[in-house]
Amino acid sequence: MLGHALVVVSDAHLGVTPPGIEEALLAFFEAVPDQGDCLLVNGDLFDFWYSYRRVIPRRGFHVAAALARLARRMPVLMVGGNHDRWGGDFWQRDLGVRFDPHRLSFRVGDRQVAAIHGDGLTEANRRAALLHRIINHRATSAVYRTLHPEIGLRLVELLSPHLGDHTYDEAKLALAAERQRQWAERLMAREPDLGLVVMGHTHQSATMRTAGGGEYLNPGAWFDGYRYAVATAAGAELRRFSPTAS
Ligand SMILES: [Mn+2]
Repeated sequence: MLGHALVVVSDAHLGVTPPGIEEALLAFFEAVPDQGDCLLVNGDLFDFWYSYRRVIPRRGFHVAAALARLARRMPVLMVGGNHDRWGGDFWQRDLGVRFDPHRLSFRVGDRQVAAIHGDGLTEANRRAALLHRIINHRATSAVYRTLHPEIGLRLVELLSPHLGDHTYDEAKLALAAERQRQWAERLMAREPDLGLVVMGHTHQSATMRTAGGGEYLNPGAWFDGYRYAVATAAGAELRRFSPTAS
């Protein structure tokens, strides 16, 4: 068991969001021990992250250092998103952060928790599904690794605006959130010992209790008003961080 109060944050997309988003996140990481006793970063912390064998992307330095500091005080877990799945062994070996590119399973209080970012599960269009397959293919990562990091990271900066799942269409966003909630419900039906399924990716904050007593949680996107959530035995609570008040 990790603890009793799981703090969840997701989808900060650092690197393409304004610098204030990262500054607020650093302040939030300092405040996490007042909010709970374990932290889950549920994917797309960075708009792009790639763990090279000998090079650390400079843009992520401050956030990585803050997570390493926090991981000495409490369990810190991280799930890869479609933007930062290539974590390798960096998070675990160098920072003491438990990382999985796809899914983590753990216990908080008396509940079994599954943490999954949520890309590639319910994408409505074929282009997004195809992109998901290409980006996650082992060959893509192997070829990318051979590029010099200055070139590789610049290439992603240039391509990223064209690869993203950026939509501002309210109806599409609501549909994506609904599809994800239904997917989580099916997962809980398949794995009845699950008490909580935490997801991200849609950037739509939501909590829901199932008939079977399980709970689904999406904290929403950090970049969208510093959203996060705290999950305890009493249930998950959606919150927003005030950097100035801390
Ligand atoms: Mn995502």
